Amino acid sequence: MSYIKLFALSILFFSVPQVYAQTIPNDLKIWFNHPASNWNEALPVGNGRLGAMIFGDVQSERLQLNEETIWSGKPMDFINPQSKAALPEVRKLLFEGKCAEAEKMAQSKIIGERPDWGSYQTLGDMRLDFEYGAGQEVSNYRRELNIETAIATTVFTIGKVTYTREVFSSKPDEAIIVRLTANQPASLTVTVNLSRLGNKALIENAAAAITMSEHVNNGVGVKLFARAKLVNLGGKVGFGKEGVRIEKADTVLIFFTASSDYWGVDPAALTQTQMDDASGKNYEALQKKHIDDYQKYFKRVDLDLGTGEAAYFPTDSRINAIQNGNTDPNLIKLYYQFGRYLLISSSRPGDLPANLQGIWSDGLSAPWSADYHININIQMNYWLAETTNLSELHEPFLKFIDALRDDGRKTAKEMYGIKGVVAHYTTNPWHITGTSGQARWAMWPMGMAWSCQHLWEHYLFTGDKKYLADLGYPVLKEAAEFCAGWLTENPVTKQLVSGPSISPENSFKTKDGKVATMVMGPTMDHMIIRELFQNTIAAGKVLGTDAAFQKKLAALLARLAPTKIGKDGRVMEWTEEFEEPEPGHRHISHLFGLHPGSEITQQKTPELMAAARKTIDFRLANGGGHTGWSRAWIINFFGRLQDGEAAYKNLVALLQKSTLPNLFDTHPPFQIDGNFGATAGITEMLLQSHAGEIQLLPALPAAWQKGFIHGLVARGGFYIDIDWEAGKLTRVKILSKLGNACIVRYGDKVITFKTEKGKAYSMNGLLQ
Ligand code: FUC
Repeated sequence: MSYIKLFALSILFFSVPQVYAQTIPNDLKIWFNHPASNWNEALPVGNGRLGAMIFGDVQSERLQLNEETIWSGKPMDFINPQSKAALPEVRKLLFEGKCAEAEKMAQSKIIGERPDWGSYQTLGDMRLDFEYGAGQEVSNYRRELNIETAIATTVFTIGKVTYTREVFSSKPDEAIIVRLTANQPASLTVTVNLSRLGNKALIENAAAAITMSEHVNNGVGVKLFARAKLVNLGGKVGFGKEGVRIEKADTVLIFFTASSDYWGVDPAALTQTQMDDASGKNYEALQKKHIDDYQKYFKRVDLDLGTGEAAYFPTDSRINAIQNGNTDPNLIKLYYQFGRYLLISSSRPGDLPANLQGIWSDGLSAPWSADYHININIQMNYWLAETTNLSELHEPFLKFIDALRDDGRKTAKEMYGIKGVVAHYTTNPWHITGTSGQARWAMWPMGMAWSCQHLWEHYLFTGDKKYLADLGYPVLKEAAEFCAGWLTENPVTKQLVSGPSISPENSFKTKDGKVATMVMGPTMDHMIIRELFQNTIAAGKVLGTDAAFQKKLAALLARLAPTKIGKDGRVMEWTEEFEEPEPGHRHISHLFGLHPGSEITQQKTPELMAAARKTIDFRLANGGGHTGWSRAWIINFFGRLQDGEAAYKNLVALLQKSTLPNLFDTHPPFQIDGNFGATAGITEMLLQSHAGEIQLLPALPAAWQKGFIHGLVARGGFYIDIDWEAGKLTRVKILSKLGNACIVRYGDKVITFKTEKGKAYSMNGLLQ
């Protein structure tokens, strides 16, 4: 490190400024001493569906608003009518090694015409324009998001008046609530208005109320309706075309409700009911209900990794310091819990799943439409759900997978002439399952099969047989039916392979030096299908149903092309060893079996474990991990490889290279999967349960000498507290919710015991 950097760090970390030194730093706050100069510095609140990014400007506050169903587009079909007939021809060309011809044919005869299938859109903006006495200085500015209460607060002083703004998005009251206060009476003069990009929304201002409505995208999309209501204590209210103006009030409350017709409801009527309910209540009662509701989820997990003086500094300075080589265990705790905060705030039962940006997105056309990319991204959003004790919040994704079935069944039949359900690399709230675009990323029919892993895992964590019978198994079965019909025999090896398909979104060089992507049998497809078949068999057995189908799947499994190790010792990504034009590619699909799958473990497959290590090292040596989500996946890989130092190094790299000032993950631009993936990765470092046993502290880095994590969940229904000191386990408590037998590993020590439902166990034998 250069002397300049060292000097800067020593100023930052060894002279704690007086203003902060008096207060004990709250380590669950993201905070700044300046307003947001752009969206990446604004602070997110959300109740699962209704969200806001808060900028905190003194003069003109902006709340950029979102509602999860504000999508342009509509359900649509883009199946290529030639697909079914072309399938055997494309396969034949690929088996003959004619990759370029096959790709060309697939592009014109299998892939559909790309329609405009819509995008997630901003709901609009709420502006609060304030009037203060002239010529007075602003001092003591601070804005923060308290992720322990899910409340954003902005405080500053002008002259002698201290102003406070509080904002939260309440699930129980289905409203965003803003409270403006000042410590002197009659100090609040503010004009509030709503607006929407495109200037097509109908906005009507009345006394203390604003409504906004639009049929988005010129009628191709949802109909939205939003309402704001202002309630003032003291002062007087007026309105005009600029909005609603409140003059010289003591306190102002703003209630905001919004909805669309996506779920078949009348949004004007619904938002009116929500408004009447919320605005009739007392602020303190609303806030308490919000905090209780939020903390019901949030408080289930507590992490401590130690603290340092960096905790006294604003979040953006701490990110800068990490970029300059400082260590900040407390920031990692904040980042970890922020991942849980974001899931609680963007994925509640009954909602749509969290999209590529959770629910927070500006503009009318988001990057990748903020869609549900099912070739890793949305799955990554939910990796943390079960392990970090947020199982109920997995539900929106599980129900969404189920809701894909109607379209997926039609696509399987019409595109490929196969029974069962299929989905390709992406989907959206219109439940598209066909594929269109460039074959090099679109020719991948495994999105449904991968998503099904979540259905089985939810059962493993909860033991909920009713859920398995009603929702999980029927989907697993139909996805397995598709894969059973999709697999085809390689004429040379006689093994079953998947194809035409790609290894998401990677390419290779053919023998004649051309860049190609399509093959018969990318490794990832087989890893996904193997787990899908195994999980479907296991689920059928739990439910005591479909024995003949289980037999059929078992027979197919025996013939499925196995995972192979190449001459250089790496896991092979394709059936042949090809030269790779982009050896540091962001997708590391052929390690699906290491994570999130469980084909590759130290106990079962030590050779593959060693090959996985080489695979990941090679990717990193060639510039891998350059998107936030890719880096987050790598943390999970190293967790599974039980290499705490490498996992930690990549976690630090994520904070250094792919984290925005407000702690949002960046692709770039902002993409939320890396936030969720990193929280999942840190969890994998501390607890694993995918290999048939619970492993404590499998990848603890030297940087975390002392700490604890309480409230994690392991497969089999175990709720676990772990404490450690000097890098060694000092306490463990396992609560058995389901009464399953338990195998616990710490290092080389393994304890096996029976458990009783509801009883807690402390395994002192592991500590000696
Ligand atoms: C995948 C990735 C891209 C991006 C997109 C949303 O296809 O390859 O990097 O994250 O999803």
